[in-house]
Amino acid sequence: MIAGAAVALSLAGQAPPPPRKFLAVDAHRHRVTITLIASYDDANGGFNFDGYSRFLLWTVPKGWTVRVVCRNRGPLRHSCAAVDNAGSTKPAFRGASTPQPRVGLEAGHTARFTFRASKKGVYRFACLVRGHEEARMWDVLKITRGGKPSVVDLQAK
Ligand SMILES: [Cu+2]
Repeated sequence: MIAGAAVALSLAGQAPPPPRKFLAVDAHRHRVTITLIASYDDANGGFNFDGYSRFLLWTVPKGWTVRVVCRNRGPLRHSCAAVDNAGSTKPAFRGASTPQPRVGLEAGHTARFTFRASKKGVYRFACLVRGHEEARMWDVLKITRGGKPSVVDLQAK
């Protein structure tokens, strides 16, 4: 119990990990794999993906395939979905969410989904469990006409 509290305290003050470690690019196949770890650490009360809330910008060229690995570290249920904008409860692309995204994955569970980045625009990766997106549990997803996939921390100076 005490050891657990010490770990939580030491994580709380740490800078988030470099987001590039959560992006794998297969340029030959025009495919990216994005790993979204829900409740990665204690940042924002655990309402984060990969240690970030609101401030990650993923860029994927139109036409590429996006594979998402959504892992829930818990203790709450969480989900991952690509949606049009704030408050959207339906995926913006066919198949672009974990199963039953309003219910979410149990702690310790992982789900994968794949979709085609078929429309240019600005979207979100969000947790669709009620109240979590409002608690800033979302990233920005931008689908561009060309260029290369990337991920940036919008708060990095
Ligand atoms: Cu959540």
